[in-house]
Amino acid sequence: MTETITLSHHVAGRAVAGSAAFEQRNPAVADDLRIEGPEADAALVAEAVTAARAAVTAIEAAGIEARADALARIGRALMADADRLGLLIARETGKTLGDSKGEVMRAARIFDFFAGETLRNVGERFASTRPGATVEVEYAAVGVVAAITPWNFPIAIPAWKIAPALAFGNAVVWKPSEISSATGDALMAIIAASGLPAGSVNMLLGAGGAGKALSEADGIDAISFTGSVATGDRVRLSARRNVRVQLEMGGVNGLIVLADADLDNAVDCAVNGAFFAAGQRCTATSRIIVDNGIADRFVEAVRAKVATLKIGDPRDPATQIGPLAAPRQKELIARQVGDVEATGARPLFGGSEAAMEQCFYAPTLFDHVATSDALGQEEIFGPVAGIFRVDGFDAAIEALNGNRFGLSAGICTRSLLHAEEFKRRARAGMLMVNLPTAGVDYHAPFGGTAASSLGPREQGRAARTFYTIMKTSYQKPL
Ligand code: UN1
Repeated sequence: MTETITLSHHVAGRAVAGSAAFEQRNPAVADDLRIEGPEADAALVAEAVTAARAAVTAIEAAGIEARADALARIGRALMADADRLGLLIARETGKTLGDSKGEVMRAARIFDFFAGETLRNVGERFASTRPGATVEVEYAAVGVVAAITPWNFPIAIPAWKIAPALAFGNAVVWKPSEISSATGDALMAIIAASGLPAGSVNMLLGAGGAGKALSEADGIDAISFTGSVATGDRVRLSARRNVRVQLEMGGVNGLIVLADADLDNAVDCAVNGAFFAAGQRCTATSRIIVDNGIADRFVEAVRAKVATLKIGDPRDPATQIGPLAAPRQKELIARQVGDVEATGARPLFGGSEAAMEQCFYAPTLFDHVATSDALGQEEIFGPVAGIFRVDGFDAAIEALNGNRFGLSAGICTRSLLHAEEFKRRARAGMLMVNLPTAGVDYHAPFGGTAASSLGPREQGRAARTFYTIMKTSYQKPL
């Protein structure tokens, strides 16, 4: 029996229904779950922006303690509900149950972290060059913030935008991906029960059209977006209207494996980074750059490890790799892999044979890939990676920096010198030594460089930069 969930927008604390415009099904299991929801248009976006604008005033009036309490309450509710929400994420997006629950707990900790930050919005005061006068710097709310979030971290990414936005006194108009709207709705229910003023967070549903209407709306002070390069390039245009823009987009992240690496750990890093979450992380490893001194042994060990991975229903706790999130993602990956094979490249495993039932796509690894190949340049948001064979550290760094992105990069080595040199020379915002390129902490800054990101960092204390206006006041007592 298929369960059907019909979703509504949430504006000013009220549910706003509309005719069904999109559908998402459990990507792993036929006849389990069907989710449908409406698409926001420009008029509804305007209503949500008006509600958010009113909420900014109410949030300020309620004070920082009420805000800190509300964020802490959201954190506790998420933690208490991790099993139920984790199962919903697994059924809606195909993320494995362990990862899904872990993500809910991560979202809980993010709200908890920013509950504290609400009370730690510390400014500065110094003496002025003008005798008797002082200079103060404070961090004030920006106002109405739009958040546009993807399906691959359907609760953690919304949390790391919504929590700091609220902590620093902003109100939010949020559009989750249509692939993960039921998870969005569950988060909204928890936010609605937190005691924040109505309209502090408004959720608009829909696909690209709703996102476009939101990013083009009047009255928005800032937009934080995580998603594809193509959509990010459209959201970027809002900066022309002096809207503050923060973009987190793709990466073709490289992991270097030097000849002195611990082989087992390097294999674990590569397999985790390339194939876990079915490769659907913007920090996933797409390029495995291996020194020829270890390449043959390494490739064999990766093949052996991947053969042991359990691909299956994400609800089964033993499953390590679930499906892609939706049929369109599977079609896209199959097409991209077909294009790679059309150039004559042959996979070590996977490839065009990898498309399985439902939205499953098996891990795929190409060997002897060059930086100029498509696999060296373009992101494939699925369980697909290439082996780039190089001679020595310098060649590895050159390959690593050989594309336009710069989100995450890793190295496996026992050499302190090479680890230090890697951190200095790698062009990426996130640097991993003997760890996978994906998987980050919630209390440390997150973001990339070059074509991967625009604007200040997300997460941790660094998040304040985007969500506040720095105000510098001079005063002279008379
Ligand atoms: C992680 O690697 O733990 O969409 C986080 C993404 C990133 C988040 C990655 N914005 O995959």
